[in-house]
Amino acid sequence: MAPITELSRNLLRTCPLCEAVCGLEITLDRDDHVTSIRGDKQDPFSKGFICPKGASLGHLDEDPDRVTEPLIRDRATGVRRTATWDEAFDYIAERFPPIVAEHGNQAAALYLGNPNAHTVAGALYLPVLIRALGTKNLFSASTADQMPKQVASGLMFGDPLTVPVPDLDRTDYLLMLGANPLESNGSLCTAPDFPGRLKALRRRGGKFVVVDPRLTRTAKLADEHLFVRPGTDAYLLFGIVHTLFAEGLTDVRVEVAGLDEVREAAADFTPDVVAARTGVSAETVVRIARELAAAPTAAVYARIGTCTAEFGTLTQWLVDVINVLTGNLDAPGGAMFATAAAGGITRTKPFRTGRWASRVRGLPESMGELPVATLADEIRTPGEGQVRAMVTVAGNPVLSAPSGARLDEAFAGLEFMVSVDRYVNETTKHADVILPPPRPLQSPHYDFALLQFAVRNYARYSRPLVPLGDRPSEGGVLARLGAALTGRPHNGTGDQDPLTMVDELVIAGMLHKAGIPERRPELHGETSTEQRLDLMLRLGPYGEWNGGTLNLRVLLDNPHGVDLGPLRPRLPEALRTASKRVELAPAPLLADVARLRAKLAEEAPDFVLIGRRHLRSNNSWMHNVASLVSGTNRCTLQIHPDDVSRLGLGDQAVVKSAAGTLTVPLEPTEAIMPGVVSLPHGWGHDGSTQTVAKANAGVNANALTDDSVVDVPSGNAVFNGVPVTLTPA
Ligand SMILES: Nc1nc2c(c(=O)[nH]1)N[C@H]1C(S)=C(S)[C@@H](COP(=O)(O)OP(=O)(O)OC[C@H]3O[C@@H](n4cnc5c(=O)[nH]c(N)nc54)[C@H](O)[C@@H]3O)O[C@H]1N2
Ligand SMILES: Nc1nc2c(c(=O)[nH]1)N[C@H]1C(S)=C(S)[C@@H](COP(=O)(O)OP(=O)(O)OC[C@H]3O[C@@H](n4cnc5c(=O)[nH]c(N)nc54)[C@H](O)[C@@H]3O)O[C@H]1N2
Ligand code: SF4
Ligand SMILES: [Mo]
Repeated sequence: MAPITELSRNLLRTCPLCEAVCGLEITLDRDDHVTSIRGDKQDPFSKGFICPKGASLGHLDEDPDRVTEPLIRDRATGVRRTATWDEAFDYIAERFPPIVAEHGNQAAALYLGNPNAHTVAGALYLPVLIRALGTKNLFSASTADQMPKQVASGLMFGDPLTVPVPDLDRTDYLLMLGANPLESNGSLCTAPDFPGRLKALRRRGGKFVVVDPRLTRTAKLADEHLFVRPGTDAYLLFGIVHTLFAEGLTDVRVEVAGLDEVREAAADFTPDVVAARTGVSAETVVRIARELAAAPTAAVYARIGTCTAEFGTLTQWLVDVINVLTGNLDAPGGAMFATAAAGGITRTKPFRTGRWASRVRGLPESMGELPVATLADEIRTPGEGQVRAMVTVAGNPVLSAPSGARLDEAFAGLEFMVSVDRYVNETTKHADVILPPPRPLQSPHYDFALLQFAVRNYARYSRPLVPLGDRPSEGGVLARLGAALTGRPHNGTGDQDPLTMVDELVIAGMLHKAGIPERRPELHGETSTEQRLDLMLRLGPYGEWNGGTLNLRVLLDNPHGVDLGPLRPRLPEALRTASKRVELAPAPLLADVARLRAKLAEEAPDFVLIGRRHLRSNNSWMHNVASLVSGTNRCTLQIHPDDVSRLGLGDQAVVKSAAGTLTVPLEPTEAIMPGVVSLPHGWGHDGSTQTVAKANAGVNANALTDDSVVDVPSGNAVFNGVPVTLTPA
């Protein structure tokens, strides 16, 4: 612990940078600048764990290149000037509503980026903004990420937020595919100190197996690593399902529908058939199936490497089919559902996809969203319903969506664009108006989204550590933006402040739904945002109005966080399927098996591209912190040395795909399979005003990924297994 003097003070908050939700202890000087950051040892969940990104939150917090005031860009000259908040919202209110008035609601599109999953503003104020705009052109990073898992879970369990996570701290056997938590710190599996939890698994005598085309740091920690051909995990998992049935190893312990259909679907995916495609031998497939069945408890977990692939949804489905068949779904040590303190399931009707389709390509809606892989089409294709105006919130799709260059051009042709973002970057450079969020330390923090996927039930709330001054909170920005975009009063104060109005409306709606009579009860909290959280906690599964004790006061009194115990079984209560059983063989997924089968007959490409992550990076937006980008260049193409010599490559290579061409520096390594190359995404900083990032620009991996290819059931982008050719530079 740092010495505390009267010139500094130590404060607590949750790290907002990745899904691990670590508790931080932050020292601020008298002028509210961060002087040091440590892990919070008293946080019952993260217990003092911290990574290099969390430790550099202070640099992000006050990055000298960040946007601090609204920016308006002159369309004629391209020059940006600062503006007051009133001026910026007036500017939007004059230009955006007329476009919608003339061309209809569909002329407006929204793109929501990843940090929205980490902010209070994203959780509480985006839903209102989305509803206000009334457009079907809603896009987000979800369809460049986890939509396959949500579609599979939605179809199997009835709700796309009912996603099982491996019970990391109790399992005896973990089979992990396409995830690298030693770099990413975990995803759709909220687990601070994921590495420590994996080591503990091995220490207690458990087994840990990693399936990845690369020998990653996570794979090195495992008992066993299996190289797999990119994009073929669904075959591998089908081989395991086939074996479980063939050898009579199934032990189903939850109520299911569709068991026979799954057995039938798996019949022709014999270990020999799948071995030829995946590169994992038939004996290994059989052995892994037997080990999963024999382990006292076991969990299969698969993440981004398998989601952003051609058969993403089938793979995610088969993960939980195996969890069910081995008796491990909803059982301690298996794959379980968290019980979050706030923001749990509200759905009453079973989930389905395709309630509407995208205009140009007819791609199905999932969770109210259309695939980001077709955003450029919707902007560029003329006709009724063409997107002419765009709002982005916390996203950089030019670097993060497939065929990024097409989106770059598409954004340039918009009639109007607004971005809520802390930087001028490759996407927001196109915006007419940029509205900055406050410093992270000026924002409250509660993990509405990530605690739904935690490996232990837990809650923690952090108040803003630094006062806002006279600028709006990010929630306030979104509430005022929603008003300005839809031609409602946006400069009100007091009762007429759009933020207060939104909150009071939501609070009234929640009270009504909960059957709480007319008079609005007193709620804890200094702001209407805090009062909404208080109400959610009170009505939640541990809430004081629901037989428990939890409310905001309890969280304020426990600033290190509150442990709510190990995961506990939630079936059948958590199910929202029509049958009130786990649907093992949903029709849309069985239908997609035909596509998987057809692919078996096709020849595999010589070279395929995959992605990767590095501990000191985070998608596209942490490359402006010198301490995180120093050292060797990380935007390199990993390639097996045998491939380098076979193709006669030098230090660089020209990589060509159906979508584009890049020249990239090579990083020969035996840690990657022959025939596979890996390039990280989030680089290619050309349009940015971030000085450090520009000096370490790298290339945009998504110049190579192809937006015309998607995972069919979810419409998700395909980043892994992209066919490429390589030639000397
Ligand atoms: N090839 C390839 N492409 C990929 C992936 C891959 O593995 N390979 N991964 C995909 C995945 S998993 C994801 S999640 C997406 C991410 O896709 P995006 O979310 O589009 O991209 P990010 O780089 O995360 O951009 C985040 C933006 O939010 C801004 N920001 C940061 N904090 C805040 C805040 O508090 N408020 C606001 N308003 N803005 C903020 C940053 O400045 C940045 O502009 O990329 C996807 N793209
Ligand atoms: N340091 C850091 N942390 C992050 C992020 C970051 O950019 N940097 N991003 C955050 C975000 S938005 C997300 S979604 C999470 C993602 O978290 P993870 O899912 O853990 O993501 P990665 O670290 O990219 O690991 C994916 C692994 O999949 C492998 N892979 C690629 N293709 C295939 C395939 O076809 N099959 C199999 N079996 N494996 C394959 C890759 O080699 C890679 O090792 O990380 C989050 N945390
Ligand atoms: S692991 Fe994630 S949450 Fe924890 S300190 Fe690092 S970036 Fe923050
Ligand atoms: Mo992500």
